[in-house]
Order: sequence, then structure tokens, then C-alpha cells
Amino acid sequence: TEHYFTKPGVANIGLTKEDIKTSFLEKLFYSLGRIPVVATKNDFYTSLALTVRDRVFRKYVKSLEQYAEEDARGVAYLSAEYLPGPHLGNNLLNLEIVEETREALAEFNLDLDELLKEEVEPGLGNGGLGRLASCYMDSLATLGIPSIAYGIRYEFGIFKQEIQDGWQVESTDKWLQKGNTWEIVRPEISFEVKFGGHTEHSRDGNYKLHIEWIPDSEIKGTAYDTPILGYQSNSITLRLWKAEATESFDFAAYNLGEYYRAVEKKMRSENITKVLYPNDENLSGKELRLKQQYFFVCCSLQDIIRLHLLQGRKLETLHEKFTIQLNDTHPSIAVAELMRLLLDVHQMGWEEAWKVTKSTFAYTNHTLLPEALEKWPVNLLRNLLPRHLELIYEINSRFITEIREHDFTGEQISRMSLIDDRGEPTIRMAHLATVGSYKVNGVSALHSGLLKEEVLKDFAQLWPEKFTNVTNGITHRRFLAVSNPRLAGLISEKIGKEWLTNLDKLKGLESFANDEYFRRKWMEVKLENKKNLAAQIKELTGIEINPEMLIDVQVKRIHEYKRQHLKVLHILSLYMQIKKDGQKDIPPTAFIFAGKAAPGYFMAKRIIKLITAVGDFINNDPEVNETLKVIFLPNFSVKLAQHVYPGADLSEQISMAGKEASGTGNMKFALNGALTVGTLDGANVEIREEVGEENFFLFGLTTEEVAERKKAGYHPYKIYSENEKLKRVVDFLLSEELTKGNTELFRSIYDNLLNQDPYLLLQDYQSYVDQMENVYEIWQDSQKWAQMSIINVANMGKFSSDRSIKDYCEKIWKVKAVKA
Ligand code: DL6
Repeated sequence: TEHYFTKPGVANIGLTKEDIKTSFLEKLFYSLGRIPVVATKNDFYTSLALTVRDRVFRKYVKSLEQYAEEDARGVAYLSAEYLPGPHLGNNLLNLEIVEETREALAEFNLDLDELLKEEVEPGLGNGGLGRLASCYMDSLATLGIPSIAYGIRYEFGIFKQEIQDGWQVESTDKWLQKGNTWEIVRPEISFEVKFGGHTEHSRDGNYKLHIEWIPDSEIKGTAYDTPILGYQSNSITLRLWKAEATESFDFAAYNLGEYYRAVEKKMRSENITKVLYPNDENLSGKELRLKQQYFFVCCSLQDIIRLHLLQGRKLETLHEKFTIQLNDTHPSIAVAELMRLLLDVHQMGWEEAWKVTKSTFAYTNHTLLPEALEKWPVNLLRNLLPRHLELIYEINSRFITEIREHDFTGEQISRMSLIDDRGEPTIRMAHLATVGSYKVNGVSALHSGLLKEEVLKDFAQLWPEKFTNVTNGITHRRFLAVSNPRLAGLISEKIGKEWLTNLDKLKGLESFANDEYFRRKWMEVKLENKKNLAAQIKELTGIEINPEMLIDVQVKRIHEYKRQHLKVLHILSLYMQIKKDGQKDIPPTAFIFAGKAAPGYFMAKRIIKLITAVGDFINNDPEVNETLKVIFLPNFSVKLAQHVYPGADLSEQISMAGKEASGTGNMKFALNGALTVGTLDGANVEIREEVGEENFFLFGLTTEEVAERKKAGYHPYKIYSENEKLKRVVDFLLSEELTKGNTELFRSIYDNLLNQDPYLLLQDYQSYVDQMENVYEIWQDSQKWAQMSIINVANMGKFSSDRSIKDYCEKIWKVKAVKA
């Protein structure tokens, strides 16, 4: 490749302003067939994206060649979700051509920032889990770890959220409508995937058992590749599978003149990759979801085996050349599928196949919530994947035999079984993943501990060495360098640019936390970012906020355990203080919320309505609306997030302790200089350790205290009736004023809080309100606030996804970097 690109006469794909100008015009003319006078903004965006794509591809092919040459051990990352965010800005940063591009466009009277807005992002994930996968892609590429990320090319990503009359209304996300410049289809990389039917067992002349799966349908998965470019150097591949019919037409039907029936089969096959399922719903009965999981796992494993055999290797050494990371249990059917491929297709014996399988996979758990732990009904598997069900039963029976030899009680053994046969029999996918993997990790120190003590405690007793922790991380290149150029610029001015590849370098900022002049500069940058956020808010909601206000933000999926409604109770308490107690000294604050609720999650949707109702009520009351503003930003996305984090002063991380596995928004806020008010949950614990307890606003019960409180018997009604101020806030949920006469509107929330309150809002309420008073006191002292903010940023080194990926490499994968 090197030789090819340096040959005389081969186009120079350069990085100078002039190169970019030439290429940009060529793309407009020859790829889009447009002249500037008639070109739309989207045409200009596409020309620029194509210009940048050429340069990305140049680096990409070089990386691929390097990986092949070094023949190094590589990582295959299996994830049902990715949330890459817009590619263009990130690729410009990673190619280090932001300014050259800006200047090149300016010569055509075009504004880079305007064109960046044109990009439609792939919403191929629900939230934290998918975004984490994409942060990891950025770090894998930057660090030069030979890797390939596999997933699903959903035609419709996460639903679009609109707010109508205060309620969430969903519509389809047609992200591919204007095409996708960043991907290339690889029609030659496609695999067949079977479903349904039955198995046939027979013995040959040597009494060797042969098992054949006779499916009743077959579809094809085709690869769509997106190169993910790292900073300054390597790239990796994001390979997403699209489902297609094996035969486009049913010729029999076609010949009978039944055109519609003929294409029906094709349409049914393509349904598999049509739409991403929003999480939090009860997915256990959703056959299409299981089909999606199996479909992408089956294509990916066939591809990995193809790549392995292509190098002339034997399948017995698969685990020496590849490690496959299971991102949650969504791809965990891979354990049975790899066994099937090795046993039935490649004729390996059971012992060998099992050894290869359990030396190949590693599994990351992302949740302890019982309702989110996947279980598939045995009957569904029998219908859809009959051979896999047999294999799972066999794996289970061998596993049970093995553990019987240890000192486990009958109760423990039935708890550990892969099959839960209390009620309708189901397969415990987390158990399948644990048994079939060589390592299991949680995503923060607290979460990994709980995983070992609770959800997988028997397994941790059996295989203590299998369990480890890798605390999540975020890519600071996207979430600081790309999205907050002002702060990134100020930081680089002070400590140089090395932090881009080594976030620990931010520590160098700490000594400036006491420099008054620097603190002022710091707050000036924040104010500019807040103006930008205020403009976004105006554009999206029509509501104006004064950028000087304290901007207090809670953005994340809407879920009861995340306790957005605790924030609402606090806002209402401030409202009462102004209205009823005549308090005048509350610092002006804008409370910003954003996040999607799963369409089937009744309480979460009602919480959105509560936020918007409180917003309507407060924002229109002249007596309070100079002091308080409440805003719900619709359709939270990576793109919107990139405006929100830089403009936030305060980050709300207020889940009930023990419920948020890690959180990654908490890291993004802190990296952008927001201070955190939070509980000891997920990675908050480690953030607080890093920044120092004096620079973190802590409240609420700890995980142990939560457990004790519940064990001792929790009575929310008692707390309510003994706290006058809390009582008036909670009662206000049923008021005529808030509900505009529809007093039953929030009855479900009210009843839930007084009767069950499973996430202990009332328990933690007073501690939260008290800590918020402390927040306000410090906010009044802007020098002190700036100092705490600088110290927060200076101590964010640990939360770079580069650190997380290095941890995966050392603790789990045992792979080494290959630098192109
Ligand atoms: O690990 C990424 C992310 C964590 O930061 C969140 O705390 C956690 O809730 C989320 N987990 C999931 C699990 N979904 N399912 N199934 O999204 O993972």
C-alpha cells in the first residue's frame, strides 16, 4: 500500500487546504453531479464527507495491511448496539485537518459548522451501552489494537422522540433516508443464517454421531463496513450485518402471477434488521429480537472463522488468534453457535470444541436490574433454534455434573443452572455467557463487586479468578476536543496537546486551580458554552434562558431508578420556598432534562409528562420564572449531547445506590467542568475518589444502607407524614394548579411514592435538598466554583476509554497494539 500511494502519477490524497478544496469540488462535480449554484447544503455536506472519507480510507487500508502483516492476536467485539454519533467532526479531528477544512470551505463561502449540522447520526443504540461500544471503537483504533466490531445495521434506529402536549410521542428514525456516506457494502462478504425446523441424528459406519439441522427458512446477512479512524494513526472496522432474502423472489408464486406473494418472503426476511428494539421493555416474548441476536452472531462467527482459516490456520487455534467480547448478554447465543459451528460444520469433538469456545469468549455484564437480565423461553428456542437448544442442554448437563463434584448445595445448583424451570422454562443467558467465557467483568468497581456478591455469586465462588472489573471510560477526543473546542483550546494553551493521547496529562491543570486569572478564563469559556446551549434550547423549545443562570442538567434514559422525579421534587420544593415562604435568595437556575422513555414503560412516560407539566407551570409564572426555568429537550442524541455537556454547570447523577452499573454521562459532564451532585452509585464512587470528596456533592444512602433499610421495612408514608415540607411538595402532584384540573394525572406517581417507593426517593429527599443548598452556597462564590471545576477536570484521566481499553487488553484479552 505504501508503495502504491507513493508511486508517481498516483493521486496525492493530501491534507492541505488546497488539496481539500480540489477534492471537495471534484466530489461535488463527479460524485454528485452538481454545480455550486444549485447545490443544497446537504450536497455540500456530502461532498465534504466524501472528501474526508477518501483520507480516512487511505489510513484504513494501511492499518488493515499492518494488522495482516503482523498476524497479531485480535479482538472481535460483538454488540447489538452502537451509537457512533456524527462521523465528520470526529474524522476531521483525527486526521488533524479541522482548520485546513474550515479555511478551504470559507473560500467557497461555506461554514464548516453549518455543514457539520447536516449529518444525520446512526442511532443504533438505546443509550449508555451502545455509546460505550462506540467510545471503545475510538480507543481501539487510536491505540492500534487489531480489532473488528460486529453489529446490526438497523434500517430504523432508536425512535425519534417528539413532545406533544407534554407527552412523549415516538416516530421512526429514518437515518438512511439521505444515504450514508461513511459505509461501504461488501456484497462478497455474506453468510447464510438458518432458522426453525428440526434436527436429525444419525450414526455412520464407525458409530460416529452426526447431527444435521434441517431448517425451515434461511436468510442471508451482508456486511456493511464503516472504517473507524483513531486519532493520528490507525483504523478499525465496524462491520454491520443487513438481512436479505436468499432468493429475492418466490419463483413458483411469480410464475402463477402472484407478484405480491412472491416478494412477501423477501420482505419478511429483511424485517430482521428493520428496527432496533427500545430496551427496558419486557423483551422475553419478542421472537424477532432473538432472531436479530442470532442473526448477527451467526454472521459474525462465520466471518471470524473465515478470517482465521484465510490465514491457513486450524480452528483448534481460534482462541489464540481471536478473543471475542460479548457486550452484555445480547450476543450470548454465540456460545452455543460457536459450539455448533465447530461440532457440526467443522467436525471437531466436544472436548476440543468446548475448550476453544470457553477460551475465546469474554463477557461484560452491564446491569443488575432483574428485569433487564435476559431469559429466553425454552419453547421459543425450540421453535427458532432447535439445535442450539440441544447444545445448551448438553452444556448445562456437563456443567451440573462438574459442579456436583464441588461443595454446592442443591439450592445453589438449581440457582446456577442455565435453565430456570420454575414456571415456564427459560434459558438464563447471563449464565450461558458466564459458563462459556474465560473472563466476566462488570463496568465499575461497585458494580463488579455486586455482580460477585449478588447476581453471579455462586459462579464467583466456583471460579473466583474468572471475575474482574473494568471501569467504563469515554473518549475525551469526541467529548472534549470535538464538542468543546473552547475548553480544549484553553487546556492546550496551558498544558500542551498531549492530553489528546494521554488524558492523565490533565493533572497538569491542577496547579492552575488557584490562579485567579485562569479561573476567570475558565468561567468565561463556560459562559460562552452556556450561550451556545441557550441558543440550542431556544431553537428546540422556544424557551429563553439567561446563560448566567446555574445550568443544572439531568440527561439520560428516563427510568425510575435514575430518579428524574427526585429532581422534580426538588424543583417543586424551590417553587414552594419562593411562593409560600417568600424566599428571595435562590440563585437563578435552569433545570434541563432530556432522555427517551421506552415506549411501553408507563411510569417513565408519566415522568416525562410530570417534567413538562412542572415546566409549563413554572416557566409561565412571572413570580418565579426569573429564578427557575424547567426545560425538557426533545430527542436526546449524541449530537445534542455534544452541545449539552459543555454548557452544564451541575451534573445530576442521582440514581438509587446499587442500581446504575456505571453511568458514563457522569464522566462526560465532569470532563467538561460540571460539578456533580450524586449518590455513591456506579462510577460516581470512583469519580469522587479521583476528584476528592470536597469537590463532589454527595447525598443519599449507600448500597449497604439501601439493603439494610429495605430489610428493616421501609415505610415511605411515615417519612412523608413526618416532613412537612416534603409533604406539601408531594401533595402538589395532585393539585389543580399543576394538573390544570386533571388531578388524577400524576396519581400513579403519587401512590407509588407513598406506598412502595422502590427507589427510595422519599428516604433520600432531605439529604438531597440539603446538599443542593450547599451547591447553591458554593455557586454564589464563582472563584470557588471555578476552582472545584478545574480540579474535577484535572482528575478525569482515569475515565478515558483509552484507559479502559488498556485494562481490557491487560486484564482480559492479552492483546498488544500494532501501530501503523
Ligand atoms: O456500561 C454502559 C452502561 C452503564 O454505564 C449504565 O450504567 C448501564 O445502565 C448500561 N446498561 C445497559 C444494560 N442494558 N441492557 N440490557 O444499558 O450500560
